[in-house]
Parts: sequence; C-alpha cells; structure tokens
Amino acid sequence: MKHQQRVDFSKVSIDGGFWKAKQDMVAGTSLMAVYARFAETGRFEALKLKGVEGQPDTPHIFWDSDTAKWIESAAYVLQKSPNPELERLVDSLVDDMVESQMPDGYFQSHFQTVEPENRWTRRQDHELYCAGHLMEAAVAYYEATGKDAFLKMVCRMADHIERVFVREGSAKFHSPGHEEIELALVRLYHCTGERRYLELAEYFVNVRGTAKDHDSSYAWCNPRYYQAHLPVREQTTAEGHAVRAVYLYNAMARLALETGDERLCSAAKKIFNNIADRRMYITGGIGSSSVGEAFTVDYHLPNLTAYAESCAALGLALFAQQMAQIDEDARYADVAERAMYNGFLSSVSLDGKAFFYENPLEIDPMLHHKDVSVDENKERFPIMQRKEVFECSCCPPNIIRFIASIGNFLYTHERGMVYVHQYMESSARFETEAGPVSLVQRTAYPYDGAVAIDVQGVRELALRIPGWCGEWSAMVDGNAVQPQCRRGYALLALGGGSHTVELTLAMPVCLVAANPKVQQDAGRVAVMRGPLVYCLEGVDNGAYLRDIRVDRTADWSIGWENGLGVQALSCTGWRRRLDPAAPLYAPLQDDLEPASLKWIPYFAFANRGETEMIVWVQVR
Ligand code: FUB
Ligand code: ZN
Repeated sequence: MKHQQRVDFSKVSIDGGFWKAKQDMVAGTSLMAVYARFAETGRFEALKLKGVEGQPDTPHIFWDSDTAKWIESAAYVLQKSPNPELERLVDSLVDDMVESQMPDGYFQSHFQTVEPENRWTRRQDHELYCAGHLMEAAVAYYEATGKDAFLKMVCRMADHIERVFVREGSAKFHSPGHEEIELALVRLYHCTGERRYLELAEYFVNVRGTAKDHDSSYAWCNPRYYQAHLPVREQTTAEGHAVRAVYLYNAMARLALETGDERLCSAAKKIFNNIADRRMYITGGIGSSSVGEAFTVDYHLPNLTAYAESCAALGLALFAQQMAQIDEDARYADVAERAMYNGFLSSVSLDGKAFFYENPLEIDPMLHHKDVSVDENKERFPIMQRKEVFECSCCPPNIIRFIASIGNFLYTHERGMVYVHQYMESSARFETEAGPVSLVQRTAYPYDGAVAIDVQGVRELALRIPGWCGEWSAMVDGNAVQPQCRRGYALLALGGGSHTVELTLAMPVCLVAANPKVQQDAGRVAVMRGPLVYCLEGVDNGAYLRDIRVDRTADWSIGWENGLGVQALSCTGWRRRLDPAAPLYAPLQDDLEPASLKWIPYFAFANRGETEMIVWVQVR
C-alpha cells in the first residue's frame, strides 16, 4: 500500500485559467447567492432554536448540514482572500450555534426544536451526518481564520457523540444512517491531535454491517441502501444511495491511509473498480436511479432518467483522489478528472447562481410536457433548468465548497517523489520529505494539452498521463526526454534545482463507445476532446437529436462559443430528411442528409433555456 501525502489547497494557488474563473464565480456570486437562499428559507434562523415562522415542522432534519457546508465554502474563500464582512456573517452563525449547544455537547436544530425526546433514536435522521458537516466546517474555519469558538464547539459535540455511542452505548443505533462523520472525525483528529476522534471514525466504519449494527428502525429499506448489508471489509460492489456510499468508501480509503489497514484498502479498491468499470456514466456521474438515489446493477446507465446527483459526482472525485494516496495508479486521478469536468461541473450554471441536483445525459422536453401519457409515478425525468435552491438543497453548498478547494486535487508526494495529478494554471509551494519544493503550472487545460511546469527542489516528478491521451511528449529544460511510465505516471528524475518541464498531451476529438453491455448506448458514441465530454443541444442543432448520426471520419473544427464562454466543436453529420407527411412507419429509405452539428461541453448544457440535449448519438 502506498502512503502519499496530499498537498492541501492552502498551499496551492489557482491563479489563472479555467478553474480560476470558476473560483472567482464562486467567491463573487455563488457563495452569497446560496447564502441568500438559505437565509430566506429559514436555515440560518433555525440555529436559534425558535422554529421558523410559517414552517410548522421545521427545521428540517438536515438543514444544519446545509449551513455547515456553506460555512465551509466561506472558509475556503476566506483562506485565499480575507473578507471581514464575510467573516462577520460566519461569526454570527457560529455565535448562534454555540449559544444553542446543550451543556452535554449536543447540537442539532431539528431535534432540539421539534422533538428533543427523540435524540439519537432514529438512524435515518441525519444527526451524525449534520455533526460531521459541522466538524468539517469548523476545522476549515479554524484553519482559515485561527478562530476556535466553532472548533471548540464541535469538539464538545464529538466528545458527546463518543460518550453516547461508544462509552455509554445509549444511542438506539450504532453507525450513521448517512455517512459523513467518519471523514470529518479524521479531519478533526488531524486538526486537534486528539486520537480519540480517529478511533471514533474507525468505530463507525468498523461497526457498519456487523450483527451489532442491525437495527429494526431502518427496516423500511434494504440495508444495501445505507451500505450495511455486509461488514465493510467484505463489501466488493458499490451499493445503495450513491452519496452515502461514496462518502463511506472515501472514509475507508482515508482510514486505510491513516492506519495501514490492508483489508480496508483492498475493499476500497474492489469497490472503486466496480464503480469505474461498470457503474459510472461517461461524465463521472454515479447513482443511476432516482429510486433511492442509488446505484442499481452493473452497466445500467440510462440517459434520460439518469439521476447522477451532483453530490455523488463530487463524492466520487473525492473518493478517487483519496484512493490515489494509497494505490499508485493514474486511473484514480482520471476518474476524479472525469467527474470534475463533466458530471460535477454540469451541476452549476455558467453564471454561478443556479444548480442541478440531477445531471441527466439526455433531455427531451416533450417528455416533461403535461399532456404526454407518461405515468409520473413510474417514469421520472430530471428537471431541465437549474434552480437556485431546493427543498433538499444538499448539492449547492457542496458544489461551492468543492470548487473553492479544488487545489486539493493537484499534488501528492511520497519520499521526495511529487505526483502531478491534475493540470491547472497554478502555483504551489510545500514541504516534502526531501525539502521544500515549488511548482508553477502554465496551461490552457482543459482546452489545450500543453502544460509547462516550472519546478524547484523536486527530486523526482511523476506526471499523470491521462487515460484519454494516446500520444504525448515531454521536455525538460528544452530537451526532449522519454520517461519511463509506471501505472499511468511518467517519471522524471530531476534531482532538485530549477527546471522547466513541458508536457504535451495530444487532444484530438475522440468518438467513444460504451461497453456493449450498456444497452442504452448501443450503436451510439459520445464525443470527447481531452477530459471534456461534449453534447448536442436543440438550440444549436434543431429537434430530434436522437436521429443524428456522427461520421467516424468527420472533419472537426474547434471554435470559441462567445455566448457561453466555452470551446465548441463543429462537424458535418447526418440526419434523416423530415417529411411532415411521413407515416408513422414506412420501409427504410436512403434519406440521410448532411447536417451541420455544433457540440458544446456537457458541463455547459441547459444555459440557454429549455431545449433538447444528448450525449450519446448514432455513429455512421
Ligand atoms: O440526505 C442528505 C442528502 O440529501 C443526500 O446526500 C442526498 O442524496 C439527498 O438525499
Ligand atoms: Zn446533493
């Protein structure tokens, strides 16, 4: 098992290019847009435990997690640029929570306001999930500002949880109904040095799926839904609610890194392979069914009804990045990249104000029309336009905390070897086992495959060669080199000092086929260029997109789509002539005619009103 250290985003500055624009959008727009929606829906008022006017059953059981993720996002923004006004907003939320915390350390706005007698009785009701998000937020806020009131509050909460779940055993269940606290406790351990928090994380992971963990209060659903069908070391496939699942798998990988537990590492690897080889959309979306927001069976990846929750895609990216630290293999960073640029990034509108919860790979507005004979109880189609807030609004604050801390994905190191997992315009300085290093990346990635990296102090550099890339070359200080490749990383022995490394990744347009077992994509291809999946929209290409055929040998041109601020692809494809008088069925005819096709990156779909959209098209 490998033991790579991740370089924290606080040591990495995304100072230009694609992700800088996204981070500016989050700091300048999304953060306060989400704040405003949460404020007006009563989420912040709820922290005072007085109930929320006009909402009898409030606060909702997981509103505190929404607040926590918003604070965590604010902390990441503050980490990069101080903002006293923003800090005041966070402080006021923290004051309310500290004030509301019970003397025994308990805090949960729903239970304290609505049903205090039922604390720690219902596994499915998110008390531990909210506690976990609050811990992550408190650690992030402490690390960004040095203020420790929130951190102390969550430590009291963690102590209380340890007492109730481990020492007294007085809770009515044993492991969380929704995973999250496991990861948070490891973070809290690192921040405070308090080993009991790490042990509590281990307890929650280890007890899951054991005989002790069985509880009848969750009998309304199969234990697979909450990953309690087997002890974690015996699990081999990704099961149940996708967000719960990837949070657990991430925690398993994290604990394997902390403790060197080979069995945990091996289970996490098997589960990762099951996802990446059989249960993941080409966009990195996971959890294909709206029923239980869950994984289903191998190769079941419907496009029109894809659930592919935003939180699940970002959770997969985090799980993948965690796996990269314990198993040297570029496929982890490949999967993180796939999710990041596609099924995750589609979740936020280009103006940063609105969000998708579900990320389908095909949209047919006709099916949403009230007059069509679709039984809504059986067939459920994702919404066609992003929204500013949802009743269950887990995704928006998760999306912004992820973008604000995207620098976490760039580097790891082990024994002086620095791994470059993602390519982004950025500069970084950090300590390695072999001394301090700095890396400055200059690149127009993901639209261009040329990356120049000025490195200082690096003895050995491992550059990820993305799985999508068939041809690449490297130079060191202007001289071509032919590095040896190990598990997807090109290895360069630089021996310290200052060097300029140039990596050129060929980025032709590529038609990608799915495994024949993915029935929904049979006879179809998706268009990719570099890490980006492309799609067709009705607004550019007219109606009936399922009828479009793309040529294997098409001539592609690349251009800037000013209205969207993205790079678009164009080619000539084919579609059948549309005869308004055509009968419903007729003998096959040779009636294909050329069609000019414009493809936009999948992440940019649904930014120009409701329109058809498709990723998988027919091939000719
Ligand atoms: O239950 C909390 C969050 O809300 C989950 O992670 C999402 O899937 C949604 O159900
Ligand atoms: Zn979500």
